Amino acid sequence: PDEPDGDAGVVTETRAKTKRPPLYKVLLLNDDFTPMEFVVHVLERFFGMNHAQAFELMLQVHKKGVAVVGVFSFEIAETKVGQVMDFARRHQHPLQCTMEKE
Ligand code: TYC
Repeated sequence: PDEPDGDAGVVTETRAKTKRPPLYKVLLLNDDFTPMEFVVHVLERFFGMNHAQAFELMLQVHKKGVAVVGVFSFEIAETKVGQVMDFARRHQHPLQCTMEKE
């Protein structure tokens, strides 16, 4: 009570660290050979876009070279990339899809 107190009045707040899992961007890359309609179909099928959204994003990739098609947890991003790459390969298109930590 009456002792000298070097910490008098000092309040140290602690906060439990709630670490959110990292998120990953799924990127679609342009190429000269994959048909536009195929890319639109991929975006509708694997990323739940409607036709207008898919067409707009496909055009963005076509013009700029790359675009983010979605942001997901590691596991979901990995699954999407695998689905797109597998679907493209099965149709013999060189379409490339990758992921990168946000
Ligand atoms: N550049 C392609 C073409 O002209 C179309 C395309 C768009 C390909 C997006 C890939 O991720 C892509 N047929």
